[in-house]
Amino acid sequence: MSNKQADFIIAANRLPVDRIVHPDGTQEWRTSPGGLVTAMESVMQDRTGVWVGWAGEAGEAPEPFTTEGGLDVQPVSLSEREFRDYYEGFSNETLWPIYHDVIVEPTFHRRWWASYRTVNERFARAIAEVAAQRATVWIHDYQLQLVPALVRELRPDVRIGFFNHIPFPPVELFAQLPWRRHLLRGLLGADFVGFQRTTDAGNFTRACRQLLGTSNKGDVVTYQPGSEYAHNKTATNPSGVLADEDPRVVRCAAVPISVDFTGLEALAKTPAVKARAKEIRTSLGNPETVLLGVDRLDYTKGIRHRMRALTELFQDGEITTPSTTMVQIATPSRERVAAYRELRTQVESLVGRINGDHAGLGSTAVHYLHQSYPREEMAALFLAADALLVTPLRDGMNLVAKEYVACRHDLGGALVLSEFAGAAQELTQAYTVNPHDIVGMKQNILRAINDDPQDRRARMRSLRRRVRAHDVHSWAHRYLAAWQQPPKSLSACDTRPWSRPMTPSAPAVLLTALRAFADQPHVLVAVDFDGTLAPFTDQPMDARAVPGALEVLIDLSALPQTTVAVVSGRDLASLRILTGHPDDLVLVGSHGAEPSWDSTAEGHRLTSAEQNALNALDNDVEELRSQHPLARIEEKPSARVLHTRGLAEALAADINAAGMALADRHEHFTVTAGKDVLEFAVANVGKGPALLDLAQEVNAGAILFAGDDTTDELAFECLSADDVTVKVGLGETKALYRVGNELAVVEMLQELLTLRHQSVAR
Ligand code: ADQ
Repeated sequence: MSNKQADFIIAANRLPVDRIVHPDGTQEWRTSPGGLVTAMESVMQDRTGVWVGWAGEAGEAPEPFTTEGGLDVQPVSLSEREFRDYYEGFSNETLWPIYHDVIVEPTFHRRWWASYRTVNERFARAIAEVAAQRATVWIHDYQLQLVPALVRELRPDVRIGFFNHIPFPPVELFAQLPWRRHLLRGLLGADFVGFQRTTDAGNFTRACRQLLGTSNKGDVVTYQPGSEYAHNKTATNPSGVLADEDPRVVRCAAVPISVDFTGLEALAKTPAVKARAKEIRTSLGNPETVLLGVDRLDYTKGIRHRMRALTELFQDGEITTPSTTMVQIATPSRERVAAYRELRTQVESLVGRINGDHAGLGSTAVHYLHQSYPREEMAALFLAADALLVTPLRDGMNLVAKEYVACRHDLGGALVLSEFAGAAQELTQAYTVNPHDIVGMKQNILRAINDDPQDRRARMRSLRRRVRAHDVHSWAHRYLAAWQQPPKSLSACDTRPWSRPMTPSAPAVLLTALRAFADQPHVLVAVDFDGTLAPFTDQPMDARAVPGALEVLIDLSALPQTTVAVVSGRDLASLRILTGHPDDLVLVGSHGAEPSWDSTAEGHRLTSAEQNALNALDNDVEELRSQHPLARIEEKPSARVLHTRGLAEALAADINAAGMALADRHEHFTVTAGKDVLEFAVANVGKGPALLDLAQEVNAGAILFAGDDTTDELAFECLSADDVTVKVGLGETKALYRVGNELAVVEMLQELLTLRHQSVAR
């Protein structure tokens, strides 16, 4: 094949082929039958596909060719130096440790980074050359994170997906990378970014928000190119002016990878593999129990921890040779990288010590094999093992665990699986272990060996059901389907011009309003608490303001002529506790009935008519509650709240209807239905009147108020068009502006803090 245009492109660091040179000097490219190839075969039916990648040999790349299996490949060259800097260096000594919890210390070199960029650019050019108009481009793994944005630049017509095979780290670790923003911007060139676990997707979207100032909602990240300069005013953009480019909308989701269940099961059922499994056990001396470990020799795989547990099991006499033996296959990996060389020495010395202490003549405790094997041999090993020990300290997925399950058509064997492998989220019937907890690991290895055979079979049956239903074909199809879905969280109201989510890269309209507000001589900044500063929780007193929320309010209140208030439906006492009794903030509880700023007002002073009305209301509300035992009444100084959480939907609807009807009988009250609550409040009390009172008290000429619920809507109505009213979250609103969630409120307040600072300094 020569530069044929394809409508489906796969790009991965490595081509799935190996050059085989025969004794007569002829050569062929043999496809390595990995899971990814199988998955791609199943999605490439009816499409013209090309695989772009490195052929595995440094130097000039071979010409594009078609393998004997019919796979079209487009090789990309890597020089010896690039292999060292881009692959061994940046990919495996910088990114790999950062993405795996910094189990070993990462190394940073600018030369490696430069090489990573150069190679990513080369991949992008190769993809752009072979992609047909509007082709689908699927880019794989951490070695190619810049490629999505680079391809988009060259070929805006193509659709780009990215899948990260390894974990995506928490932002606290990711942020160590000096090139962190470049990497995120690279990935955000894709339309869809897939991860192994939801935690990985969450880590990525959080990193985007914190480091690029993206606006995140549900599984969608909206990125305004250039916006991070406004967030972090830098030397290159000291003014912090927002770039005026179209935002990129990128979906991120977990689509856990799997194995070719049917293919592996069929392989393990072949007479040759079954016979080989028997032969393996015989050659091991027909022990009662064969334990197995199969890993790339990588420090993330927890081989040392596993060997420690094994050592202790032998020492404790819980297992003995020759009745128990362990086979550890450790595939050679990254052998020129120092950490991998050290690991090999350590593992081999541990194995040597176990054998020295516990093996006998003709009975080995640990058989250690530092080699690669064909698929048939792997399947036979899986069939021969009574338990597979998969104990990584961190692993994106771990296919070995799923391959083992797929091969055990006999329902024999048991899987011991680290909770830090992505696979643990799906394979919940495994014997789950924390590899750092040697005692727990020992107990679980023993359970896996000694549990009742019926229980072990039941576990294996359930594991197999899971992997069969979620095999590699379904993974590829689910990935493509997820990619094609419209963004979940962009509802109709989000597309209204004023309702776009607010972030540091604020829609110009809200930013303009914040600027005008910040320039007022004296301002009142007020926010609701639940749903605005703090996410809802099952137990009301478990609610906590999101990080940075209280801090930014306190910082704002330290500025001259700036009053800051938290205005909530909660009573003042609990509001004090939840906000940490800050002296600098004004707290207004019970929907305005308990203002902390008015020391003379122990709550709203009710008139005698209001007090009588409240007494009469009490009887009716109690009557209503008594019909619904799960309902609960909360008494506030000038209100009664009927809580309906826990009631069936239909019952709660009944109570709401009856409660609303009560409003007609009690003219002094307004009734408001909120989330699982029905509140009867004295008519002239509310967040709106409280805000106006407070503004008058402190002489504020403008009010900013942000809130999320029905009682906040009443406040929005009370404020004027010159005030800044901000609805938090989705739903109909009278507010003029909208932000996405509690974190976006904090970002908005931080923007306001900067603007107000500038304004008072002038
Ligand atoms: P790896 O870290 O390489 O993959 P893993 O998922 O276990 O880890 O895959 C290893 C593969 O190599 C398996 O298919 C296994 O059978 C094979 N293998 C191991 N030892 C072998 C040997 N001696 N001979 C022959 N084959 C051998 C990365 C991530 C993982 C993620 C995968 C796929 O680190 O977390 O599961 O990608 O997304």
